[in-house]
Amino acid sequence: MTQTQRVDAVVVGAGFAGLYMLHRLRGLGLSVRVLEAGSDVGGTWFWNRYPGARCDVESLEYSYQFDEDLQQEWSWTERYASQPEILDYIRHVAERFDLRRDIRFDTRVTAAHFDATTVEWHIQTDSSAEFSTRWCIMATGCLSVPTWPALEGADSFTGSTFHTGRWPHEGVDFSGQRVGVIGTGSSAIQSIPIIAGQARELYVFQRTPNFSVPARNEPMDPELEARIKAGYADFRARNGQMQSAFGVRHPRCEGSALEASEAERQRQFEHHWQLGGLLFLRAYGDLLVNTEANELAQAFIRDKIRSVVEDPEVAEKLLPDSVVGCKRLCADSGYFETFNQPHVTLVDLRREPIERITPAGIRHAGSEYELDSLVFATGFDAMTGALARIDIRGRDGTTLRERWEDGPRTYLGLQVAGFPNLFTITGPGSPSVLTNMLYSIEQHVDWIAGCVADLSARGLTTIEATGKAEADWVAHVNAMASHTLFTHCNSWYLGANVPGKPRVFMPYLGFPEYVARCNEVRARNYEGFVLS
Ligand code: NA7
Repeated sequence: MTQTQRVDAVVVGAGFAGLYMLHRLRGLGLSVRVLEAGSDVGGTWFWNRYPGARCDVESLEYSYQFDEDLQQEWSWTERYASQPEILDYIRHVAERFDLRRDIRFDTRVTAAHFDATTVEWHIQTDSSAEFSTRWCIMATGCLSVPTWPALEGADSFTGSTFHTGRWPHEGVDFSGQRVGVIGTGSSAIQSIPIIAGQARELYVFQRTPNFSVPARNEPMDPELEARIKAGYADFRARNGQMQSAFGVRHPRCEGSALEASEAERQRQFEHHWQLGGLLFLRAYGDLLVNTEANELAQAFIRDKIRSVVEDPEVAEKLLPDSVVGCKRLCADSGYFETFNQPHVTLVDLRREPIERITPAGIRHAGSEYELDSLVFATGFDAMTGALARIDIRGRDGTTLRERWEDGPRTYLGLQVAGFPNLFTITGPGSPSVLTNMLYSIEQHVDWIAGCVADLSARGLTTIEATGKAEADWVAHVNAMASHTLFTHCNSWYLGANVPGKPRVFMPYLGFPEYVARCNEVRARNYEGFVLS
């Protein structure tokens, strides 16, 4: 029997965003229910348990800053935290702030309908539980809906099939197996060296070669940790200001790659190559805005790949020929070296795509690859996927899916016109995936909590973005992207990895400017929103 519970706020998702939102709303004295499809907290870090899963932002930065005691008491063991350690941290936070009692697990939200008469959202789930609420906050994550390519015969494979974004919790042992991996994005690049360490034969099916820089992960340096913790709040504040593209400890060098001499440039690239991972892109200020500068960085990485991969033919196939950083740069631990192992085969799909999946494996270009296991490392319906899968209906009954038919439209990535009191944490149109997610999440949650508190204090019940503010913001997001090279490849930032998805650059470029804008909007009595 269906029971409808009334709460002040429903938060969808119990990852980093949902947990902090719950904590803040509770602090305002609201009754809150968090609805989570998984069986525990963690979001992205609950689902992505593939071997080698690791964050590409340093652990001392990829953590909450809202509580000084929390950030002081937690110790990370490595420079870049592994998925199990991040999940432990999230569980620790859930315990420490006693969050689980307001979370309903194994509950997927299927619909959220706004009722203009009662000024409430009606939330339906895949269980018998239904909720009515004033505030509906989507903390559904940017990379939470895995994509499975439509390959002929996909269901016919008789071996085991996995997706990196939905990895079995008990783990997988590929020992002695013939394994195929489809995809060469971050998930593949992290997992391939480890799968290769177990498998008898490994076949990597590569459609687009990717740029990857060694992560240079290492055990946590206790001196560095102590130094940062001695002034953690200042460190975080400085970092927030530095986030022009990614939130990292090392500031971007502002000079142009084109102005340096060849020798200087090599030194600078090499220095950033040694820093590792995403930090490579901090070598020069113009790498993501100037094609020629970018080409110099591309050439540097291609030479590195050639120097690692022993078979020149394999090396050539692994050389990316696109804009570096346009797709998210990968950070690896021994990825290119893996192709020097005799049992690892690179299958190049550039000329011919996979013909079909067969009961025994994969057929490609007239060859049949017999496999025991097939790993899809094929990515996500990013940024809009999770929202589009919920039947969200606003003031006039229009669905969010319809509103976003030509691409997502939001005001500040926080709200959609026609959907009052519905907030999207790190929604499209906000900096989100181009920053340290934790900074963006905390900034959004704080803004939303502040907004709810302001409205309650003034006896107001609704906030709704105006169509004009939304249109102006969408134009501004596009204008920011158009000055960069981010639109020059088929990335998930653009929705280009999902057939039929409109090609729109979804994240907002410029974190400090964005934060200033959000603060200004609040200071100007929620400019661009209608309050009632
Ligand atoms: P990505 O980065 O979207 O990578 C997906 C990979 O799967 C990519 O190499 C795709 O090739 C490949 N792919 C997708 N469909 C196919 C088909 N049909 N045939 C062959 N290859 C295919 O996802 P990840 O999970 O690796 O990483 C996502 C983010 O998570 C990452 O950016 C980090 O922020 C963390 P394509 O390039 O489209 O040709």
